[in-house]
Amino acid sequence: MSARTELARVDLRGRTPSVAELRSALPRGGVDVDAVLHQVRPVVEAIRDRGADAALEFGEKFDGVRPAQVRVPRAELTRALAELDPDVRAALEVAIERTRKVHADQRRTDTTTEVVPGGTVTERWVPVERVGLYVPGGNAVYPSSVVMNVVPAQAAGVESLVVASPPQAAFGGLPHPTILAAAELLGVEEVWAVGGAQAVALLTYGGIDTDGAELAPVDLITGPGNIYVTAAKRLCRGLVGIDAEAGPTEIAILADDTADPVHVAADLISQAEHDVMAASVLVTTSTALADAVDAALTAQLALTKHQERVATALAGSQSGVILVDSIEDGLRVVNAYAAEHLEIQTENASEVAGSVRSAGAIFVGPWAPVSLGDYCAGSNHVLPTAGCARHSSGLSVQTFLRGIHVVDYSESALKDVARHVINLANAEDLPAHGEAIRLRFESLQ
Ligand code: HSO
Ligand code: ZN
Repeated sequence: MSARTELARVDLRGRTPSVAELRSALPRGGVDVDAVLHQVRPVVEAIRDRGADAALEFGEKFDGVRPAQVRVPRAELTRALAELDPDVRAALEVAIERTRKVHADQRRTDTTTEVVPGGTVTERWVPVERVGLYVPGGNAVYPSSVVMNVVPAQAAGVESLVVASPPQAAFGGLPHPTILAAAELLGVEEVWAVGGAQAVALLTYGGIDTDGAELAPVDLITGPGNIYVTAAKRLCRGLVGIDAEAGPTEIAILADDTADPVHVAADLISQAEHDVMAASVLVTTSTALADAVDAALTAQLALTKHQERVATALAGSQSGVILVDSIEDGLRVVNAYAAEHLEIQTENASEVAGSVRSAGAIFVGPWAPVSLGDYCAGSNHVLPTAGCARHSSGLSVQTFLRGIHVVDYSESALKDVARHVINLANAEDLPAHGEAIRLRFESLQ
């Protein structure tokens, strides 16, 4: 591929668009999940009605292989780890150690507030009981995603974890061996060979395996997946908890003329490598940098392995360069965009990063590329996409906890506030609410 690569440009210089105008001016991808709901619904219903049998049939149909059973035998996990390349094992161990270190610090402690003497409210953090972690097996196989899902769940104290990943014809109907090895390294004993929409449905409804063992339903499903996985999550949400609907990967880089164009181009390519729909966006004050990045993209693209995929992603309407007058304007742009990953490659990068309000994760300065965060920074790589960073966070220990309010009032503490409760109940025309208080203190009549 010798054609020159040029990211499409959006020139915002000399303009101060509103947030709404910004949102429509910025390149943004997205997939139409609603469009596949009609295909996914019968799959979910078949699993609901026929459980594991249907899941195994869908394995044959969609993954080209029918596993002997859903649950991967323990011996296969041990074997996968024993046969894992030692360099990959060492790298996974570093990733696990660093991710555990960060997530251990996220644990929450219960807080008790004494509202009045004799009246307390405690917020008690309780881990979700059983969690299903979905690990895709399509374009790329991501053992790192096993780490990023399992570590926070374990740090939260989740007792029962199951990893689900598609059966692979090349491995006799087992999930990819590196995924099995990662599960074994993390101490996850339960792995199911089921992928796509059927995995989400089976995790939701449970079933009986071919050997008669129970495939118990889970309370929460986390992990990324393709459009069918996302559609199934949308259909099952409510019956089961869902972390988020993950869209294609995004990287935005806010850069000035101090940034190294070779690094900027490499980072844009790194995330474009995921998917033809991936978004690579540069926001810069410098046309010289934008030109140099185009040149570096052309040079690097010629050498990169997944050239077609990257080129398609960079040429897509979801990728581009936004030219701005100042870093302040650039901050307005990146805040409106709310990227999954945001790199700050400017002078005083930490200070600039401090002014970012919306991003899944922020990577500060020249030595913190997104690839570091994908594997070994200690941060989590399951992050909100498609602008959802405006209202949501990435995966963390918090994802796997529920805060339960424990209300404990003494007789006198209730008596002191009784008339207010009764008055509010009457104001809402819910007198029985008030009665529940009044009856306890007949003297109030
Ligand atoms: N960048 C992806 C995560 C990933 N990268 C996995 C490599 N492997 C979404 O954050
Ligand atoms: Zn990545």
